[in-house]
Amino acid sequence: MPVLIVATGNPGKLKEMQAYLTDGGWDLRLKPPELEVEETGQTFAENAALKASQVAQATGEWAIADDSGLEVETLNGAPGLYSARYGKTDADCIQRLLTELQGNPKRQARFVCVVAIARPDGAIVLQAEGICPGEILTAPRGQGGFGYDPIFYVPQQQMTFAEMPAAIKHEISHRGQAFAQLLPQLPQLFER
Ligand code: ITT
Repeated sequence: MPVLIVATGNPGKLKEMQAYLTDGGWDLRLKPPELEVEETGQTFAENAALKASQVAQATGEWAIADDSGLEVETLNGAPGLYSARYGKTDADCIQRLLTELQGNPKRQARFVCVVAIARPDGAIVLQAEGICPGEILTAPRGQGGFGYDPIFYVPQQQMTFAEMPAAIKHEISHRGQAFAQLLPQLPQLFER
């Protein structure tokens, strides 16, 4: 069974990635915690590729990475690529964003996710992007998920990501859409 390393250090993301990758016919392993990749790319795609490629080369195994973030329209796409670095903790990030948007009625936003898979030699063999539109609330709601989930409201579901059952977020989120494109292509990859 081929080994696939999940190249993330974010526990919330790891849990979601593992849920997409169970029962796939590969031996799913965690990234060694000391192995950290500097995110120097200018796009989600570049950073996802960097993470997958470097972890694959360092471990000599297949690797899968996710680069994602929240883009707020009225902030010209911020925090975007810097979503993880917007504050020290998830609560700090949420507070900073709420402060930036205080009194602003324009709340449109979207989550973006790019997932990349690298071969053991580091070559990127698959990449997929998912986007989930929503709105930023004025106060957090819900206990589930991670990151910005408590302030990201999805009008179609009338819930924040943090209020949704995990199975619904799994289905409709930016990550869910990227994995929906990627998963059907995985078995062929390992046959090569
Ligand atoms: P790795 O690079 O180790 O995977 P990271 O947290 O640094 O972990 P990113 O650079 O891709 O990952 O940053 C993504 C950030 O965007 C993440 O830390 C969250 O703050 C936010 N984010 C992404 N997907 C999210 C989701 O489904 N729900 C809430 N916040 C999310």
